[in-house]
Formats: sequence, structure tokens, C-alpha cells
Amino acid sequence: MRTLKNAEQLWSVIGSSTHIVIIGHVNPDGDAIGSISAMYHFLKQIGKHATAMVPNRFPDFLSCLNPDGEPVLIYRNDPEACNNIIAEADLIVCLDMSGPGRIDEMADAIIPASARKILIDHHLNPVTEAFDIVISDTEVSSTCELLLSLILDSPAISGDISLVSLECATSVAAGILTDTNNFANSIFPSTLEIFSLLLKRGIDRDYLYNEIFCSYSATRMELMGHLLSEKMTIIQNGTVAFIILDKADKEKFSFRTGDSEGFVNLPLKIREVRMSALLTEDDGFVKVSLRSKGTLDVNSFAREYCNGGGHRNASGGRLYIDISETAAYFTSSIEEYFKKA
Ligand SMILES: [Mn+2]
Repeated sequence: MRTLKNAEQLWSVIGSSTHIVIIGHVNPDGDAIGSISAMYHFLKQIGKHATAMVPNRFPDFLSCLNPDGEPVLIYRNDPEACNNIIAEADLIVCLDMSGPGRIDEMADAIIPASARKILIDHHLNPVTEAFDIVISDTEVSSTCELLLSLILDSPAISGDISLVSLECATSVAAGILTDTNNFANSIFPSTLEIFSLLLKRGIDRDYLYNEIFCSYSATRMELMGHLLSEKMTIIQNGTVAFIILDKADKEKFSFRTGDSEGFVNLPLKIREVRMSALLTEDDGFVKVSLRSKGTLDVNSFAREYCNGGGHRNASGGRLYIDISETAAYFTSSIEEYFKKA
């Protein structure tokens, strides 16, 4: 789906705004922080100041994208100060989130805010009624890719990549590397065209690769080994694998936000496994991450059984059950789902 018809309004709305807030989704990843940082730097370049904000903290390795002197605010650390900034805003740019459901309690400040709201996103089924302008394209690798194509079309850049700042270009590259898992998935022709421009602009891909993919703490590496050897269960004649990450293991391995990023993909390395789930105990719910190979649709499974959704090969959701019941619930849901299919 491509909903680009509002793109021409984007820069005029930004041009007429003075108090701009840029936000991204909860548990921010490289695409959320990358697109926030890229937008921040581009706005700065065109003489616009913006405040960047996310619901909760993000992994340390992404701090290489944090704007110098003005780091991204963490809503949960100081909701009152963030609420004041949101209340004073006349424009809120929402990146890499399909709707207010992706920003947890920050939604209580964002939804009633009088500011105009722009969505720039690549997820399925954006909540269009929550925004004044929706720029949504699912046929791109990442929000960062979509954002750079918009920036290239802007009057200030007019297609000339050499005019894009290195900070902006580096942030965009981080989002593309993250969401494609270092060019393993979600690659479109436009993805490589955009990345080619970024290389021409002089981004340091090796540096970003090491920051994003080779920056595990020792305990994170040990947690990965533990989950694979002790907590992975393979069901459905070897075609579905799930991993349960409970609070006891989080504590044992000094778990920090982002430590389980990418773990859901690991069981897909097994030849017969077509679908993988990571089921993580959180406060009051179990977070579900789902991945699949080929035509197996985890989006419909997430919608039907996990109060969630997403893409065909990558979806997520939440279960409002105890972690001790999760294995039984997931196993019976899978049996039912495959029987119907
Ligand atoms: Mn993304």
C-alpha cells in the first residue's frame, strides 16, 4: 500500500510550524531512533528546531545517533516536562509507528494535543484518523528509507544527496541496516538505490555495522545461548519454534531494553522451522514477537490469537495471561491455526 498523496503538503506544514516535536514508538529500535535523528538533523539544516522524544529508553548502541547536545528525551523519565513540551507544540511528527497504540502512556499526551500531527511510516494498517497528514508506504525497507526519499524531494535538497548532512545520512543508514537485518530482508529496489546514495554521501557502513550488530554485552550473549539451549521448544512437526523469556532469566542475565532484539529470528535458521515466536514476560502481559519464512502469514495469527498484527513475515502482539500459561496457550493456538489453514 502506498499513501503518498499527502507528501506535497509535508514541507509547507513543517515550514509554517515553530514548535515541532518528533516522536517514535515504544522500545525504540534503529529505525525509530534513526528516523527521529535524521528528521531532527534535516529540520535543523532548514532552520527549524525540534524536540525529539520516545516513550522509553533505547539500547545503548543507538546512542551513536543521538543528536549532539540535545539527546532524545525519554518520556518515562520525566513525563511532566515532556507533557509541557507536547502541549506547547504546533506540530508533532510521528515516525515508524502505525498509530497511538505504539507509544504506550505517551498517547495520553499526544492524542489530545492541539498540534497538527504528521505520520511517516511503513507499517501495515496505519491509524489514519489519528493524523492530519499520513505518509505511509509499506513497499520500503524502513521509515528511514521513506523519510530520505521525502527529504530528497524537499525544496532544500532537490534530489542532490551531497546536500544531505552526514548526520542525517548516517541516521538513515542505521534505520535501513536495522530493519533489513543487514540486508537480509525487506529489500526493495528503492532500498538499494537509497543506500547507494548514502554510500556516495560517505556514510561509514563498517562503523554502523559494528555499532548495530556487534555490540552485545557479555550477559546478552550468555542470555542468547541460554534461551536457545534451555528455553526453545519446537512444535508442529518441527515447523514452529518458540522461546520463552521470563522475568527470572531477565534478572539472571542483567537484562536491559533491547537485549532480546533479533532473538526471534534465530530459530528460523533451523531448516524445517517456518515460524518462530519470542514470548517475553512483561508487566501485566506477555509480549509476543513473531517471524516466518515464505508465505506463512504470522500477521493473521497475531491478529487472531495475540491481540496484535504487523506484516506477513514479521508481527507482534500481547497476551494478557500469566507467563506460566504461555507455552500451553501458544501450543494450542498453533494447533488450531494450522488445522484451520
Ligand atoms: Mn521500522
